[in-house]
Amino acid sequence: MSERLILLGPPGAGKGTQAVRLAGRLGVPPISTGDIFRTNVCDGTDLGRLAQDYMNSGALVPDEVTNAMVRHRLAADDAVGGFLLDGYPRNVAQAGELDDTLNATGMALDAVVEITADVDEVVKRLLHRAEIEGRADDTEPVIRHRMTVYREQTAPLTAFYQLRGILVQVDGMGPVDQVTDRLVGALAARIR
Ligand code: B4P
Repeated sequence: MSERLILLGPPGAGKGTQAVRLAGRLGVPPISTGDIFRTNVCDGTDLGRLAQDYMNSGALVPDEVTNAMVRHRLAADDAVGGFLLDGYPRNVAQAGELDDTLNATGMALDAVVEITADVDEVVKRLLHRAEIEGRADDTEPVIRHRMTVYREQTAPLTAFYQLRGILVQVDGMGPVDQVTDRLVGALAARIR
């Protein structure tokens, strides 16, 4: 099965949820830029202080900061045999930077999986998560802003990777287990 993967999808489509499950099945580390930022916010690091305001407003953290962080993470030993990137790249500039990083080490992406979901459903999921986890960026106005950022900056990556013939689209609606099965099936079919 493919081993160097990206998970794309709007906020709330299930990227973080599915990344952990899929990476476990594939035996590669899930690398979530959102989680790395949140850990840094929690630990009060310089990176966390820098990222916090952007995240709380639903904006993207500046590319130079995010790119350097991912470059560093991909250089770790556990990512040599493969990885599942969750939430990166999020715009065309980040995708170009990822290409440069992978080219420099002779690596290439195997597949880019886009999880699709209805806007109303993702807003519902995120508002539900807000009740449980109280994430500062899960209020309705910030969720709507994150959707706009996704539409304007991240959605163009679908065509970007489709042109390369490595895009796989998977329906993210329905129960979590069902979506996992669809993802595993879609990836298995790709390398058959
Ligand atoms: P992320 O952490 O990536 O947040 P997200 O897009 O909301 O997705 P997440 O993975 O958390 O949620 P999921 O859909 O799994 O980013 C947060 C912020 O970090 C960004 O706004 C930005 O500021 C910054 N950032 C991150 N990456 C960046 C980058 N590359 N460049 C710049 N800035 C960056 O799940 C949502 C909810 O739905 C969960 O509660 C889950 O339990 C539920 N759910 C999932 N699947 C479900 C299903 N099938 N049915 C019902 N509920 C489901």
